[in-house]
Amino acid sequence: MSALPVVDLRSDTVTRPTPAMRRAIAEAVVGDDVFGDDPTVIELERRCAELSGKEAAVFVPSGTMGNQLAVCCHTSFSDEVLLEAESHIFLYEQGGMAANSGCLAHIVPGVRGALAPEQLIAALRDEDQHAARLSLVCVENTHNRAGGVVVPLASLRAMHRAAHARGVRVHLDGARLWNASVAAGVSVAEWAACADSAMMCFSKGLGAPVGSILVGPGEFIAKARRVRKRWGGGMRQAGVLAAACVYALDHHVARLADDHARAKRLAAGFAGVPGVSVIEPETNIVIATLATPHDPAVVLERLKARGVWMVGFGTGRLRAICHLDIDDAAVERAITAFGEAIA
Ligand code: TLP
Repeated sequence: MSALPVVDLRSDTVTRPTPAMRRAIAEAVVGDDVFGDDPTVIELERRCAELSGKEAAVFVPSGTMGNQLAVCCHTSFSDEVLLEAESHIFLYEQGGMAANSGCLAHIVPGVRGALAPEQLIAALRDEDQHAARLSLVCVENTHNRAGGVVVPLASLRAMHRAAHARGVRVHLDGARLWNASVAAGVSVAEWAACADSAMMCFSKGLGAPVGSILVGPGEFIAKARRVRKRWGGGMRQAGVLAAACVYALDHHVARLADDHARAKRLAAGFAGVPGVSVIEPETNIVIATLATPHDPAVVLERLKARGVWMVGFGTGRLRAICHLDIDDAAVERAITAFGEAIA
């Protein structure tokens, strides 16, 4: 076992709050958010609405709840929702669309995470007693399973136009929209303009312990706030959580560029190992595909024995994510351990 601290690359969700963030949490001015009077939550929601160019925002405990609220509030029971086949909402939210909102998932494969308007048009059916109504498209940016790629703005704009022309709404799963924004130099508002609603996480690259935000039109957010309460997501002195998110907005957005640079270095190191191919990272996610002789479970165990933690991410694929707690030395250790684990 390595005596050095663990290099935890499993996700950017693993970050621990920095001392300065902990101070912001400790000093948070709070109220009761269900009564609507927690000043720090109010500030966070106001700022997020403003920076995304939407009317309103609601603070939620997780990205999953934000996405699920969006599906629930954009659709009616028995509607169909179009999703990219490897999207988080489809793959990692436990069939929540069906369980929470009675919706049917219509999945189509994208290209590097992007769906084309033609795929929406092909998914639409004539109004008929037999057919479910397709009322929502969910897009994801950055796209996790595609390797943290930035879905091009032009592609999202085209999907939004096509959807609106047909009375279909668009929700953007922007768990890592901050990364997309920093990598592409495109503001959160420009991305959010490609959708009716968007969800962004503070508990990933931004390093907050808990929290996501759902933004959208005022009426939609009012409805989401009601459903959040029904789902048990009404939080009281939530300002202690929101304070970490406000701190992250002020201090941890621009620095995502460091994570992106480290992901590039990590990918180059992994790609240098025989039998490994890597998706060229655009943001903080590195996906390595192992040639068939390598058993990913064994490789993960060997990495763990060397103090480096990664996760399996589909057949023959391993994922590593760079984040606030990963410095240059950690990246170099991971590269060395990876080479040894594959040898
Ligand atoms: N992603 C997690 C796992 O659930 C896979 C990770 O480690 O990447 N949308 C996207 C695109 C996400 O990647 C995630 C979390 C979520 C939504 C959900 O966020 P949380 O975990 O806050 O519910």
